[in-house]
Amino acid sequence: MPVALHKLLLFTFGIVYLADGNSALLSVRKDPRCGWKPHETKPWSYFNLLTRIVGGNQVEQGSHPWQVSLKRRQRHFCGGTIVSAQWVVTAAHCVVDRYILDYLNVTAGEYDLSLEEAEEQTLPVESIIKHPNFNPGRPMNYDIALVKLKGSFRFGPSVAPACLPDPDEKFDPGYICTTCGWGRLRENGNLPQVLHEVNLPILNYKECSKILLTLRKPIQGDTLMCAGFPDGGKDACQGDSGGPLLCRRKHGAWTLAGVTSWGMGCARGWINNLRKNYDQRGSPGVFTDLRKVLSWIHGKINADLKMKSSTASCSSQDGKLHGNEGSLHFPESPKHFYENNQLCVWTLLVPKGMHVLLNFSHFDVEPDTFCDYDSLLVYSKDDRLVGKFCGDDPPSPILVGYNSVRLKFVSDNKEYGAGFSMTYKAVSPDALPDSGCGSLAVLFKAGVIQSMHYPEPYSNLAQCHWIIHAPEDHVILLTYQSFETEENEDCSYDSVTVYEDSAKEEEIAKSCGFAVPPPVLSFSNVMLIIFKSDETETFGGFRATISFIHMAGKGSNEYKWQPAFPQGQHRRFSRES
Ligand code: 4AZ
Repeated sequence: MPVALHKLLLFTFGIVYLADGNSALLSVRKDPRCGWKPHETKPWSYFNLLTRIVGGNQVEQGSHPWQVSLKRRQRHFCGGTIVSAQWVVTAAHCVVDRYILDYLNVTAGEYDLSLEEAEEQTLPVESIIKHPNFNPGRPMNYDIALVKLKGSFRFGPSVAPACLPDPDEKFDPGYICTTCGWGRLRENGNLPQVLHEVNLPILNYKECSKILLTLRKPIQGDTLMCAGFPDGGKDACQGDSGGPLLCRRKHGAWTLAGVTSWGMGCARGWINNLRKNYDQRGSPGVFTDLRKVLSWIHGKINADLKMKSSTASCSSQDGKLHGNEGSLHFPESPKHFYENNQLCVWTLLVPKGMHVLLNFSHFDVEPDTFCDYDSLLVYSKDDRLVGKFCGDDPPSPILVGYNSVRLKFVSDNKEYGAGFSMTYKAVSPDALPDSGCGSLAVLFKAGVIQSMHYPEPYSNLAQCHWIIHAPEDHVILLTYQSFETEENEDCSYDSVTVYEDSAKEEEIAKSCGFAVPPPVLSFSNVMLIIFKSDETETFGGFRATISFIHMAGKGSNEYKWQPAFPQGQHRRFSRES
């Protein structure tokens, strides 16, 4: 697929969207007060190493003013780190429960969980942003989330933010950093009342990935970092998750280098892992490497600052847009952010008989696999849904084979984005039959489709998509007129694939090679056709006609399907004589 590896092309209910975890790097205003403990003015020294979670020690009150306790009602369950008066960084796995906002409280200035300290402040939560690439299966990539508080913490001697790393700031392997929390004091051991900390050296990435491989958790270009001693003895443990791994930068400020994520047991050594039963093996502490998610954090916190100045809102009323071309920006400026609980509708109307081409230049709508939270929905003829979009990347252009398109934008009561900008223009209905190659073509009429440049050789790395909608009570017949594509046993190089539905769930036929494939018939009035080519060898491609066949009610025996093609690659259609 001609997109970077971290981008995922998804089709969902007639949807094409690209999900991309990285937002633009914007700088959150730097807080010069970050990273300082109340009585600490000296720069980092080896003396700090003598202080000795599991194998650590109880801290002095106020010595980690950035540490918070995430509480389910009154009970501590995870740690977190203050990075600004309104924002706390924690682990995504701590906040996966969709109903967590109903009970989550965040306490800062906490030291002894059984007492109420003088500076202790507990706030409810306004919203939680989990990293969209978070994968809960170990090795648990992108285990990071931002918690926005309802209200702000008042900073003082026992409540203060940690620094975020600078974009070019690196803590090298061997550097001794500190993790802290109210987690167990040994594996399956007791939970302490007071905050503990332990110093751990950062491991190099190769070493980290080798150790995790002994646990059958391969990592590759991931967001993980490891810290610990090969013989074990010191570690974070259950209940420390979400809390910080802090490294002291050159000039002394404590900087959030990682977020506590997981480990195999607690404080177990790992040097003889391969000689041990799987259950007995150990691992270093595994943390989410802040450097890898820094741009996402800055993007989200900045987005929030910008949103405060946003005036964008809309009702469900239809904003009608007429003419041969135009543009639509929602909200009005890409510097603003849409609000929660929006329902907006626009109808784009081009002159009768013309088709509409939509081109998105900017797109930022809360990502979700099924776009279930916020989304832009595109409807056309007979109010048929032709696409549902969300994510961080603009959808590819969409050519709608009708003269009107209705756009509906919905947002839920959580998270938000910068919306979208698009242009639309009227295009002639004799749009080229290869229109599916420069855009997603959504067609409502019978006609012809073909690969790009047909009958000249098609391009390498082609991705052409046509979604065909027939009127109700009709099925769609795809009849190839000519066919010339790279031959391969399982058609994994170049191919034309026909799907039953626009979600790509049911494949009806996949063809490649030089023989004209048999016609393909849809089950319903929708058909998705995808032509793709790999990076080598190109041929003349294909040309096919699309026709609609009326199904004369249920039980009709006007048409019959033959059984599936022996290799399961083609379903033939024949007319009973
Ligand atoms: C946890 O479940 C957890 N030994 C955190 C860290 C480690 C293990 C478990 C690392 O919160």
